[in-house]
Amino acid sequence: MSLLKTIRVAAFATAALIASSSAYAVTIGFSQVGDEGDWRPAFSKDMQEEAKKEGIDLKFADAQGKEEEQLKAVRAFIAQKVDAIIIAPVVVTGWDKVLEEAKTAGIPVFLADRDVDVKDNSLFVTRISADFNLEGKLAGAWLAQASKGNCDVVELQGTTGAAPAIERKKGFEAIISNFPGMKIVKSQSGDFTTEGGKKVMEAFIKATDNLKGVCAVFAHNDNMQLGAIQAMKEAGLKPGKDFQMVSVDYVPAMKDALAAGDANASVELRSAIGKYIYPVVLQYLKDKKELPKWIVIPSDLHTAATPGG
Ligand code: GYE
Repeated sequence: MSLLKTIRVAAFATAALIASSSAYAVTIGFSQVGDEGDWRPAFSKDMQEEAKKEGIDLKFADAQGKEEEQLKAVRAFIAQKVDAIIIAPVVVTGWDKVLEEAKTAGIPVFLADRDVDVKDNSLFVTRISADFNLEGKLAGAWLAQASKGNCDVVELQGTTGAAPAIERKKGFEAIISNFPGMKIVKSQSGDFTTEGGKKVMEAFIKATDNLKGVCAVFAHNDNMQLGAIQAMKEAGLKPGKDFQMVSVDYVPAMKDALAAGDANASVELRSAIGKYIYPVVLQYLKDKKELPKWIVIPSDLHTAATPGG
């Protein structure tokens, strides 16, 4: 290679290097719950696509539903000296220590979607998520109206200890407690999965002589409800017709179930929330201005007659 050519190649390589190292102004570590259900992968995809649009170098870690994995991922992000960490926590407990480590390292932490239960709220900057308690209330209010305040409900709970399972239950109960004719007669965790929902519903069907006296199924997410619908159909029951079926997420498969009349209502949980989350993180990295501890993303309820989303 001639000297000139060598210089040209070297100059080109350097320019490429500079371009690639300056392509990302910000590096963010995102610790995601896993890929249970249909909502979660849609949320992950959105976070990755929006990061690209914003020019963020996103380090994505899937915890496969295990909190230990999340703690490891967050510690790895701290060691890599990322600019910020976003966590969608599997469960609310067990966060104090690792968040203190992030604070000591000077790395701001943001919560997306699920919540944590920590002694000191200054351990995270803010949480950007829907109001799970309100979602439970919307489901309860819809059912109170649909059943005219008379309804024995079976409940499929989300992952034990997860914020949406705790809050959706509380919100739902707060509403139905106003109606003497409404009560939860059976309640168990289906872990937010279709298989979990199906298994729990099979057990409920056995234990209640084919859901005798039951008027509705409240599931903390659509995937469990879709599993319950399968189990009910296999037992010769008619979900959506003889039983009011209400759940949360409003994923595409639930839209189909609503249109087919197998389900009756679902509270929409938006999955395209990267566009709410990243601007907050990027602005904070610029000005370090204190933020409210919770930035709420709106929720609404849909039926076959009132689709949307
Ligand atoms: O409803 C469920 C998912 O954390 C609010 O997690 C989220 C829930 C969502 O598994 O489908």
